[in-house]
Amino acid sequence: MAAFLASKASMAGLSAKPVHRARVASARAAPARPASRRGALQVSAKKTEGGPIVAIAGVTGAVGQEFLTVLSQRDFPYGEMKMLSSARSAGKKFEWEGETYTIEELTEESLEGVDIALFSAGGDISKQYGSVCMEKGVIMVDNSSAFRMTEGVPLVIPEVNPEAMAHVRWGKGKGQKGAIIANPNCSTIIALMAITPIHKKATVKRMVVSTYQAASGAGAAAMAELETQMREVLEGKPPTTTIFGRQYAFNLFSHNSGVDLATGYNEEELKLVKETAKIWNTKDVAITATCVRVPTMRAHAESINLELVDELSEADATEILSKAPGITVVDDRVKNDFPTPLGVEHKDNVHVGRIRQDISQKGQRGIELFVCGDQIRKGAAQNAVQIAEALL
Ligand code: 2RA
Repeated sequence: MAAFLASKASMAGLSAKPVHRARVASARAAPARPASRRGALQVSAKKTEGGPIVAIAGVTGAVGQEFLTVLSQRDFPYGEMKMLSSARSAGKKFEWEGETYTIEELTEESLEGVDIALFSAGGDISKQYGSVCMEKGVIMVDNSSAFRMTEGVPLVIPEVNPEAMAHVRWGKGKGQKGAIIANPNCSTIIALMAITPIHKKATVKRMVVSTYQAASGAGAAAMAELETQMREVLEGKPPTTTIFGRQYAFNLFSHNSGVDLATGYNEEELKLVKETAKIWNTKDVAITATCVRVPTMRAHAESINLELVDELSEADATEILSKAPGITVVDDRVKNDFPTPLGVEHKDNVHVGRIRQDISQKGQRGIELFVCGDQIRKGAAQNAVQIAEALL
């Protein structure tokens, strides 16, 4: 069993340690969760009598594993935890928070009695189980793209638009209804974490985003293949090209999602455009994007150019960002030290730097940013867990 997680973790480029570690309550650092979110439960830690029954669908994947790490680290209060996966992994056992869990196959029955289900098992599985969750009174927090643009489904970044999910709360014994809340795409989350504070102050009129996306966005197998290819190429062997069908090590290429033949935009770029409009609840922002896969492991980088309605100096932009929740400003011109993918790995905050006035725009109506965020963490698992926290 330990072998299962160890091999899975190494495949995902993750340390199995955070998931396995036995934690001593008194030695724990203060949880990242603010007091207000502890709300009705009034507890300080994990397994909590009367807490919500939580299920993780897709627990063996890179994001599934990160759910467990983040739930542990944020002291998420839960009554019971169910580990769900495909039939292939059902029956496997592993340790989490001092208990041995047996992975169950995700079926309709497995969701019986569940209060909150964190899904990261792919869009088709989410589509299959969305209505099941609704019928069974489960609040599904879905990491796939299945329901992101569905009308009535909140698409939420808790620091950006928590109001979108204000009507959905976990209420055991109070007639809890099933609901779906969608986690935005990783590139959207990371971009909007940085842009929203500026948008609130000076209103973004147009944005141009260029992404540098890590292997993790394509899953644990892509991370493993990048590692394999690095070795193979250095050893002069032909690289294994199972995932992307091409050399990824020492290379980069246009994002691997489908390309719309009429416009030339790929799906990843269109997600950024459509999701931003939904999250900001506006049709007034012009957005264009170019999404690229680069050979980094688990953090995305994005270059963002903003055209603003109101003037904003780079000093004010820096000041706003340094006070924004979930943001760390990394911007040292003297040392040429700015955000890097490695610098945000396993970190909660999105790093923002290269904050500067766009010299091609008149007045102070243009701002340039360079942003990095851990794709598996804030780009996926952490954002979903923050949504779950807001349900309590
Ligand atoms: C990526 N869209 O390709 C994915 C992550 N959600 O990086």
